[in-house]
Amino acid sequence: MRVVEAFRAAFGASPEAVWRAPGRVNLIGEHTDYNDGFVLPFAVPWGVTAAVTPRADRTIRLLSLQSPGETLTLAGHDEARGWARYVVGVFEMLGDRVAGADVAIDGDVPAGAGLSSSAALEVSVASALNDLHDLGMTPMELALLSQKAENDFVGMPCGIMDQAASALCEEGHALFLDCRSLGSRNIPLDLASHGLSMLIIDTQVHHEHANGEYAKRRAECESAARKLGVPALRDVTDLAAALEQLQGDERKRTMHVVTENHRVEALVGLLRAGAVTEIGALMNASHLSLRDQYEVTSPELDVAVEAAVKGGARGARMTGGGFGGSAIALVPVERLPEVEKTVSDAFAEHGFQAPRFLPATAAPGAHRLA
Ligand code: GAF
Repeated sequence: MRVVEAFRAAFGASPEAVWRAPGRVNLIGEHTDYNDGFVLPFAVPWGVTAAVTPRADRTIRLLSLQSPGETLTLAGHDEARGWARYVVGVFEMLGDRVAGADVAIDGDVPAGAGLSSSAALEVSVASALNDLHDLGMTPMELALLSQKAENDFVGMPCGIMDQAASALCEEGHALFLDCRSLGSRNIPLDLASHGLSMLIIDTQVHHEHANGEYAKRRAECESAARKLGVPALRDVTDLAAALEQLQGDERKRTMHVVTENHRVEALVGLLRAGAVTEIGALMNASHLSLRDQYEVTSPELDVAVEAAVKGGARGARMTGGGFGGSAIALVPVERLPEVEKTVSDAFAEHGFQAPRFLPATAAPGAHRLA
């Protein structure tokens, strides 16, 4: 493994443990996690591998194969910059339970595709430290700790979905997660036997304002919930009555979150009934709601979804936070070339940068490699 070779070259010995944690796509349930709602992500075959050996002192020595030639030696957590903050944030949240460590990182999540490389990085390091220090944390506890690192150390107010997917997913399954109770169930996702494939369409665009807009949506939802007198938008039971009490953007955000939660439950119902070919309509409805009510799509995502359906996809939607990143399309295998061509042609017509296509299969969550 090349991460082990890099570790040895930099630190002069083999790592004591090597852990791998994946990125994710979300099948449905977007911007519902921080509203205490439902999500249905699955892990992708790309992720982050962390080779780790604990140290007796509090120093963190850190290298990444994606930043060649640079080995960081951090005497204090405040010294971390850029990608290193996701790693050091995990140490910060573990506090006195760990000291320092030597860490080598190797990641193959396509950069900027919105497939949650940051959660993969946090969860790989957290899993390795949990293992090496015998902390006895469960996968969900590791996900929560990783989320806290991202919220409080990195400063991104994300929900629990990405870290939970990275820590808990199982191969061949999507993870149905209740983001309030944190109860979860692995739902079999058998696309191949239905002649279907889940195609990731990476728009290769990431808009700068994404983080600011994410925080704004979150604040709008919290404000709407306060006006409605409920703990979170998850608790809205009478949508019509709720919409009467709200105006403008808060009304639209509420409409999305409440209907999206229903769509997650409906899609899970279809999967459990073996009706995977029928889930496309819910994916399409989710995208329209994210476009028109939640306003987090981008021209590239809208064109990708529309062209994918035109080319023969049974359904398509943006996945993840939005404002660029990737869409997913449920495509009969024999229609894959046609869908890719239709999307590529539409991008060219609009003068967009060419998209990248990646086949998504449901991969395992965090696990030890060595
Ligand atoms: C990002 C966040 F990190 C998740 O927590 C989630 O809110 C998602 O956007 C939108 O569903 O990936």
